[in-house]
Amino acid sequence: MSEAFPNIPKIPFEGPQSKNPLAFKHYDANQVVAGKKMKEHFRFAVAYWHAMRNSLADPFGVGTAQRPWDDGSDSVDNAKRRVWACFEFMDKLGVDYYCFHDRDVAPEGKTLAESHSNLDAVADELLKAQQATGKKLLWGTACLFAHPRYNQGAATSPNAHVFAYAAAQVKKAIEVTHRLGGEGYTFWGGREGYATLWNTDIKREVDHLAAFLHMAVEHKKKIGFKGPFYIEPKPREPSTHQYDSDAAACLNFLREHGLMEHFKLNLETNHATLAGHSMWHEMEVAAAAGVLGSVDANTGDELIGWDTDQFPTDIYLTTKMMLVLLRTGGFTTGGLNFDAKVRRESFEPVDLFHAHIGGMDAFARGLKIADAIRRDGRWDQFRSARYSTFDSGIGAKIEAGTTNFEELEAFALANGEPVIASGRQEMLENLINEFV
Ligand code: XUL
Ligand code: CO
Repeated sequence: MSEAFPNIPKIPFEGPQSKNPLAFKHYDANQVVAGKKMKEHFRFAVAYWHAMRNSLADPFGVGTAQRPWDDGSDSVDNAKRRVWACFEFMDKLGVDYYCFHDRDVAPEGKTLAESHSNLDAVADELLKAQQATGKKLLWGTACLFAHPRYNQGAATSPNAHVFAYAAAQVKKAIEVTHRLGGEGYTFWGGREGYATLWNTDIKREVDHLAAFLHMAVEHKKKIGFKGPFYIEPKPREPSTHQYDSDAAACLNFLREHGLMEHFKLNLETNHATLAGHSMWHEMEVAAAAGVLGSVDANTGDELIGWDTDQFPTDIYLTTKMMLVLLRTGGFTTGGLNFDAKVRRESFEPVDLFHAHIGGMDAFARGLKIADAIRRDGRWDQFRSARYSTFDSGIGAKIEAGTTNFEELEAFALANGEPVIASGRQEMLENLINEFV
């Protein structure tokens, strides 16, 4: 196959002074920051569905994307050509990982058996491309939301036949992910929720979802797939309400149904803001529960109320994200997957490069800033000092669980009004601005 991006060289690191739009200003893959190479901190991934399959259509207009390597057909041959375009893209960009849905990489057939065999054929090609380039699969997933059969859900469909069909699709997608050496597998339930409560039995639907995931865990063990399962929270869109609405809702669901040990979370920035949270909040909630698994790195428009999946360029955002990742030791199997699309106006192939370069540079800056904040130490010290009354005396007893209401009442009666310290929000914001 001829090159998909013939006029674009491998993207070099040229440093902050460079004016070259096709160069990294901050992302230097092998530069060591906080004890690890940048590429090991981030484990960047290209999202196949956006980079290779998004036509850039929106609810008001058809697609605009120019993708000369793609003949627009649903043939397996076209799907195989796309594989090589994607791997050339990753190679020129210097990204080591990709993520896919089954139906992004291979066309849905007329029957399930045909869909399975299409997927197998393209998986052979993916394996060849992985072997030729050393690129790896961060995670795979199944598209359980595009086909009309899933219009009322997949694992939460009111129809048991649809549930079975979805199970068959997920079974196959896990097997293919395993064959490709995928490091994880994601469940995003776009239609696992409801459009209206007039027709919905929440209890039955959520129980069905749990049963589905238990069977997935059982199958993963059966085939020896060792990577983690991730749940990706999102509050709505396309459904009115999605059961995995945010990190806390996922944690509650996983605990209630005995699934906690088998799942981590794959958090996405735009989903966090749609849920009325910051990504920082979602990451802290997941980290506190020990399930911060992977990240779909994007951002949303503050003024548009839907999932715009834009590339992350906000240095404050990436700084906060990297602060959490540095504190928790960073990714093991997960990484930063650019679940983001170029704008409809940015229709040329080179725009895919600009977008990813910008995201990678934004995270590189975030990492360097977060590392500087941590090395400076004032921020960390302030946060720990704020809780110092729990380090000894009655506070230490509270944390150790060795006191009770009687003793606390006696303490309060004997010690008068508590003397509390200022929260110093503005001082801390100023402190962070010394580094950004
Ligand atoms: C949709 C979304 C998905 C998941 C994978 O909003 O984020 O692409 O990441 O199914
Ligand atoms: Co996502």
